[in-house]
Amino acid sequence: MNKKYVAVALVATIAIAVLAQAQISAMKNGANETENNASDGKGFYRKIMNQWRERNRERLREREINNYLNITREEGILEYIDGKYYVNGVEIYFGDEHFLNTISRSDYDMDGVYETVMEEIKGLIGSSVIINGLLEDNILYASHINGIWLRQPCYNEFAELQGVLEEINGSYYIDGIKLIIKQGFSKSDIDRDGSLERMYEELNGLVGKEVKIDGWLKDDSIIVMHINGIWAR
Ligand SMILES: [Ca+2]
Ligand SMILES: [Ca+2]
Repeated sequence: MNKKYVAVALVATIAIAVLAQAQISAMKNGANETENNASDGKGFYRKIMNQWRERNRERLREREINNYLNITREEGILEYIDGKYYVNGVEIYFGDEHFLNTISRSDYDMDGVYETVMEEIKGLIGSSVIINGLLEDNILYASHINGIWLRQPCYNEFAELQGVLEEINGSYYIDGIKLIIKQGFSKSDIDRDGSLERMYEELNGLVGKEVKIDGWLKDDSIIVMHINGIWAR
């Protein structure tokens, strides 16, 4: 299969995340403003305006999310033919082998057990499903199964890299491949210096050293999942 990346999907999903964050921030700001202004004469007017804005944002957010689930949908019986999945003759791409062998985050086949993603999908063969995602060259890259989130709807290749970690202008590279790392604090002491730091500080502690990472290749970058065997998301 050709390497392809559906950037639009990522943008759409990020847009939802940004919108959700904006909504939370707006609500926090709104709450603060309301508190600050409750004692002066303008307080009442601002409170009404804030409530109106919040309701508007909420409606906008609802519309975005509803639309997202309706971008592309294929509804029908899930079939498995020669190692590929189909609904109404349209090939469904649920992810690569690595992803299909990870433990599922949701119980898609509703048998009460979180199995591998592959087992969950196999549990749905022959039943009626609704698959959402992005259609590219007659392949539907699934984002949702029956309205339940699966993954970013794109073709990703899982890769392992080993080499000396370099830092150039605040970005990190191994063999010229840029590392896409999570923002904020690391959950683990990746550089083994005895403290939990921000992810970039953990990486600074490893610059110049040989490291082993794995993650999802995306053009000439890699979305880092593990560093030296430690979960880094
Ligand atoms: Ca299950
Ligand atoms: Ca550390």
